[in-house]
Amino acid sequence: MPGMREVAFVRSQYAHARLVGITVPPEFEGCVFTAAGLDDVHILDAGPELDAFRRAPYPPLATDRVRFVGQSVAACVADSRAQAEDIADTVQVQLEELPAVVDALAALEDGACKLHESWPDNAYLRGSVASGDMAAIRRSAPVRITRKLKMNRQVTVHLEGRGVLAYWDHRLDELVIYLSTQSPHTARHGFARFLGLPERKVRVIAPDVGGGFGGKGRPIPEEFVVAALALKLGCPVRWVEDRREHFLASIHARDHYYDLSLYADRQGRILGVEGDILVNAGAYALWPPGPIGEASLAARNLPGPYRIQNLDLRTVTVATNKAPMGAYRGVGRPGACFAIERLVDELAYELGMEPVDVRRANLVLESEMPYRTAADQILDTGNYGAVLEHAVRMIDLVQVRQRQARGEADGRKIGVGFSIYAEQTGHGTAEWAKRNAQINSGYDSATIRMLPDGSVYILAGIQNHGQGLETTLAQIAATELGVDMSSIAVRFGDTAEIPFGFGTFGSRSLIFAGGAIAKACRELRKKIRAIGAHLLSSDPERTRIVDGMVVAENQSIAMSEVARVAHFRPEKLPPGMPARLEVSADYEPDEPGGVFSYGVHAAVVAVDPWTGKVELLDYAVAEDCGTMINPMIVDGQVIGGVAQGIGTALYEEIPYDDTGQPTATTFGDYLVPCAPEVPAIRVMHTVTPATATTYGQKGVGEGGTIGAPAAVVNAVADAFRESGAQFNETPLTPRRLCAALDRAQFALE
Ligand code: MCN
Repeated sequence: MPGMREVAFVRSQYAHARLVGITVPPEFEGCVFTAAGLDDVHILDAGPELDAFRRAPYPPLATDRVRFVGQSVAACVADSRAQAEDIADTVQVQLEELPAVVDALAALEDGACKLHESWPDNAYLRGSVASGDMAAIRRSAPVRITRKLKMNRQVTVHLEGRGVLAYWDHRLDELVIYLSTQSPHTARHGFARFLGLPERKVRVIAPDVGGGFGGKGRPIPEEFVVAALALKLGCPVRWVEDRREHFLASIHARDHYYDLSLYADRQGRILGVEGDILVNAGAYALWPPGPIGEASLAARNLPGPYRIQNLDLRTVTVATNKAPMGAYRGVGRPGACFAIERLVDELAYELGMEPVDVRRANLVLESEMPYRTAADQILDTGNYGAVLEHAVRMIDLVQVRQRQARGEADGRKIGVGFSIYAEQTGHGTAEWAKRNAQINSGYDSATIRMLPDGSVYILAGIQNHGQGLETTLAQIAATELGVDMSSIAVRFGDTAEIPFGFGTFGSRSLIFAGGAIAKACRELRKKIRAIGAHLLSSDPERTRIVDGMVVAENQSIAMSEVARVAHFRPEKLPPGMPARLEVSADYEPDEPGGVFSYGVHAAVVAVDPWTGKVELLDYAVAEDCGTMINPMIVDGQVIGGVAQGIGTALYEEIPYDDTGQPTATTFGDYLVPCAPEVPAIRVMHTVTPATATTYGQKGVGEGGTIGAPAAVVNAVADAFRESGAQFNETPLTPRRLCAALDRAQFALE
């Protein structure tokens, strides 16, 4: 934009330090802003409305302390990013280093350095999920499997980094914020509160958003700072996150630790699960929900699709000197699925059973649904056994076992792994209320507007960031209105134009936005039929809409003509007939706790025991997301999710050293799976419609990521089943894999 200025941030090099002073060279005074210069802003209070939750407000720029490497300390403004970065290099930040704690277990020990002085220890929140009689199970169960499991820290790696551009529009007298966000309306609320502006003076525009994977669901301090600077400086201000900043200080995810015991009988029936779940949530709570969703979702989804009625899980969300935690595709559930599915396989090994048979023995049956789990989730509809059998056939288990028995000429070990998940999607009011959320995303809304030529605008409260919603939402409207898709335009993202909505996360869009669009279209249809019937001198009840025409027995009129009359020739309509062809609707599904899609992943690997290299030979997914609106997009969602899950299983990690330095801050160190690492993933679907949604659709956006880590690691474990080697940590890097073989004294031939 003309006159736009660019921002570069000065960031902390220490994981934990007292901020003693900031020195700016005299020539750059006025170009460098610190917390002291950002007056009149209100740090947002993040987290649930829960007294037990300890608050950790995230200052836009550090005040008296820094608590992770990469935390922003000052913002430098110049005509170009390069100049701003040069200025940032001249700023001297005086920091007095403090002891840092990076490990969640260590952070809970007595004497651990405290992140937030007013807290008694480093726990944001402790929780529990319990049901049944675990003491009795503990006493009587014939088999007990105890394991410690870890899913390490990742970033969201969307192709396009964050971006924010803010300016004051003097004509409209409002602050305009272009923001790469998944939730424009929530962001507007946050910016307005932060800046102390009425919401009508803040307009957020999310243009095309190049991926988010959950990471762009919450605004981060750098974005708030840019908005504050635009007000202060009176010119457009922009910051575009570079990849290193993404690794350092965008939201982080996963970082789960499980210490679990699974109890079973000798036939492989699971009797109960107990233990501890720790989530390492980093230094601050991001607005609005804070980091608590991870632990609670992990605990409540741990029983997955299994008939486990005794449960005793304790959770702790822990503060450490790492970057703050946000949401990443799957939230909590990839870790939970990894933990329970690894235990299921370890149980099978213990009992000398085929892992698939243990799953067969424990799945909730279709006839038992709706089924209330021990964690108080309602598995609504589904046939879990059916997808399991499909996956077994797709991967050809018999043939893989034969190949495994024959052995490989090159000495590599073959393994096959399965995982199964049930994924809560499209959750509404009840679920958010259960979490004491300060923003309860219980519904979404849409406006359908027919223009004078009969073409259609969908204004959706939802936000698209790569899931193909332009296509699927238009498909729904085209079907409901009986018009061609080419006559429909879908608009998202501009809070000045679109109706209120909560944005895209939690695989909710097709359920909520799809439902709202269907509802609005059905109302609009009624209006069109009424006008069409009048123009045809017929009864609305005897009209139909077919291929863009209103048809009454043997006569018809084009919808475009109906639209023209409705807009421009109201004298042709009877007095009082509503002519405005625009309808808004909001929608929440009948089951506000969410509907559960599900799937089975099956992976075949060849592992080189000398180098620890894992090659994925085959990968199959059998899944059910209810009615599919666009099977091609659903396949894309599953395959993309699996690719990310393979990343979790084998490659992606932000490791920190003992002093709290992150040791992967470029793609040189942070590996993501690329084409050679991802096999041709085969996907098949069964369709068991939900009863609580408009078309029987369930969400699908996250399932791929949830099932994959467990299936891949189970496949590796299967390859070395006889050795007793333990593979309980992701990513299973060659180093970790070889170390596990060494510990099990696996003999290399
Ligand atoms: N769909 C369908 N039939 C169904 C279910 C879904 O045709 N029964 C289609 C939908 O119309 C939509 C897509 O599949 O186009 C995903 O739908 P849904 O499950 O409703 O998920 P959301 O649209 O709410 O997307 C969010 C979800 C999440 S939570 C993350 S994170 C995520 C994801 O989806 N981030 C993504 N997929 C992503 N895909 C891309 N390319 N980029 C991201 O950042």
